[in-house]
Amino acid sequence: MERTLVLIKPDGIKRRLSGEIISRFERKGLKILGMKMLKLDRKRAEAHYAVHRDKPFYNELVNYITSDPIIAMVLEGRSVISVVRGLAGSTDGSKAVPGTIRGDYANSIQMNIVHASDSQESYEKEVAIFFNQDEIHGMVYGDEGLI
Ligand code: 3AN
Repeated sequence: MERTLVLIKPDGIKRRLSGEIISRFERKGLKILGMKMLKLDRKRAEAHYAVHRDKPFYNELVNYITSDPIIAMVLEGRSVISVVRGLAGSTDGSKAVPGTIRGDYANSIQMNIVHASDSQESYEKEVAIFFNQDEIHGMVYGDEGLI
């Protein structure tokens, strides 16, 4: 069973979309194994976005993600990394397909509501930035019809 790291970014929280976003993941049949609200410090934000260090939007991106609290989640499910990327939609909200989170709620590239790991390697790096092992709960869920 695969896991992924999802963030609801400051714009998602300020627009009161957190419940809507979490509901989409739950209704898809994904399991929430960990969830917390936190204000990211600069050091952890830079670690999270390290692959974008040389991009022109890097500073702005780090400023934005550290500007206000975010919600971090660990989700589990079959092929969950690609499933959540599909639910999130394309990076640029103006191009994201309606029906996806960004397609329905974002029209910006930077303020695009959610972050989701793009690979197993990214997940492993990202989950260590946000969660201790004892904050990820392998609890028993009813799986009827969902797997
Ligand atoms: P995704 O979040 O879809 O994986 P990435 O990894 O290419 O997209 O980019 C990480 C984040 O950087 C995006 N979620 C977005 O907030 C920001 N970003 C990406 N491209 C741009 C851009 N051209 N201008 C400003 N911000 C950007």
